Amino acid sequence: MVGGVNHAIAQLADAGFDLVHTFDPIAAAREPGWDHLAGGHRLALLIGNTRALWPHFVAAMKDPALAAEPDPLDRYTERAVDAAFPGARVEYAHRAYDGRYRPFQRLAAATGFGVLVPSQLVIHPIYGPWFALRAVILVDGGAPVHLPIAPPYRCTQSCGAAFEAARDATHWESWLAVRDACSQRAWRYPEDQIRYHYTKEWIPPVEDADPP
Ligand code: B12
Repeated sequence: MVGGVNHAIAQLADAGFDLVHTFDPIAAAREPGWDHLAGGHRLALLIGNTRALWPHFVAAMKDPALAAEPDPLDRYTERAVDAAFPGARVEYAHRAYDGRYRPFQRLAAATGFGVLVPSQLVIHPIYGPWFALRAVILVDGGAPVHLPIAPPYRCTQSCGAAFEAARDATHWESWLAVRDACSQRAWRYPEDQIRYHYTKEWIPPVEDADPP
């Protein structure tokens, strides 16, 4: 079974979902909004991505049917998870359940993936704020242990001011400024990925010209 899970994780990584954080769903059920995880599996995977997703998604968008979807990235995510973990119990960050989103950020903080800071973003010790949380998948296996982590040592919490400034702003660039307020920028998304995530505007990339 472990081999099966590892193979499925590798398949997800091949689709651009390069972050996998294991956690104990029964322990996580103590968090508000996650109590329904109690009493079942002992192992769950929090799936996410860094900028590694972007080239895979750009390639997938050559499919006109996907490009015509109202939320292509959400559909791409669901197809990749279904293909890697057929029949598994899955919850998605982009879906509302009984009218409410699952509080993925609180789950990420409680299970030691990252720390929630005043900008209302989770900061990962390596990727900073430059990742996305996509899904929780329940699988067979034993419970891992992670403790919540401390804020990264360079964190000044000054992003709170950028967050307050963005709340009443109408330009998406104000929300980008919230993320850019974090000093951990090494994994910043490329500009076209940023534009897509903040505006949902899809600008097909210019193909390389054929060599002469
Ligand atoms: C709805 C939503 C939004 C709404 C916010 C509505 C609101 N007031 O909560 C809007 C459309 C404005 C939004 C904007 C953005 N979002 Co958003 N959003 C979500 C979503 C789908 C649900 C949040 C939610 O309701 N959770 C349920 C409640 C019950 O949880 P909660 O813990 O009580 O509340 C949390 C959030 O609501 C947030 N929050 C609380 N108050 C406020 C107020 C404002 C104005 C905002 C923006 C957020 C916010 O912080 C809380 C602590 O965790 C999550 C995915 C998920 N399922 O978690 C992504 C999510 C939180 N968003 C994310 C991101 C990246 C963004 C953006 C930066 C742009 C983007 N889409 O790329 C912007 C700007 C946010 C920022 N702080 O800079 C990421 C955060 C990743 C991270 N590093 O933490 C998530 C996890 C999605 C993902 N795929 O990874 N978002």
